[in-house]
Amino acid sequence: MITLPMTPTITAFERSPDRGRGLARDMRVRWALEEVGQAYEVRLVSFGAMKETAHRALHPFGQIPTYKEGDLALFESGAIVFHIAERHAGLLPDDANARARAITWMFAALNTVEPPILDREATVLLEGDKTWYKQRLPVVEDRIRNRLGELSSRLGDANWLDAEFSAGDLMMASVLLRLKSSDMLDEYPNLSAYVARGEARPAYKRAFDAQLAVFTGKPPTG
Ligand code: GTB
Repeated sequence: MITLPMTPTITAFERSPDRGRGLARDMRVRWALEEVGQAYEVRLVSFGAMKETAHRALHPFGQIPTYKEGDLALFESGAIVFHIAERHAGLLPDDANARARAITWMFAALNTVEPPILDREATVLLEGDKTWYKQRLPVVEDRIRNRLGELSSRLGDANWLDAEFSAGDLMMASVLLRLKSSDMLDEYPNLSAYVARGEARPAYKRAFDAQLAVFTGKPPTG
């Protein structure tokens, strides 16, 4: 394992709109850091501060999460998790082909599975009062079902997407967790079980408790 000379600092919402449900994207970065056993610090940012010049120097789009490690500043949760996975053992296999497949699953999570899920969130949050809402929602949800059905077929009765747990699974489970507030995941029992396996990992639990503690103001119990 390569130990980082400096403790990285990530950013997270000062007050997450999800009220500590672990849906904001700092959660996947925390989870990756916990999986590899890398200590980290968290700087909490308000919605206002996110749009200021100082934060935009770290994140051009004025969002969280960011990642700072010495001179290195990163944004985009996928890039951050990939960086962590590359610098430490535990999230990417040593075998070159297996490693390439794990990275492929990271991209699949972010580029193929997450977009229709985001589309549904935006539809529910922003278009509920529109005349077309009742027609649009099932269309958007069917797009998600297509992806879930395909993913479910590929996963079959395996524990993880490609033999061992990897950054690909971390990213895919993080993306699927966004569906928890709907009952769509329940339609695919192997995907529900897959997500539950991710949530049961000690590293996930530590990360979840840490982000929840920001909301409750109480230190993590674990
Ligand atoms: N592609 C970027 C990445 O993967 O890092 C997207 C980053 C992003 O969307 N960040 C969001 C943000 O900073 C927080 S995670 N938003 C503030 C802004 O854009 O002004 C998205 C998010 C927010 C809230 C919930 N929630 O309440 O459930 C879930 C997810």
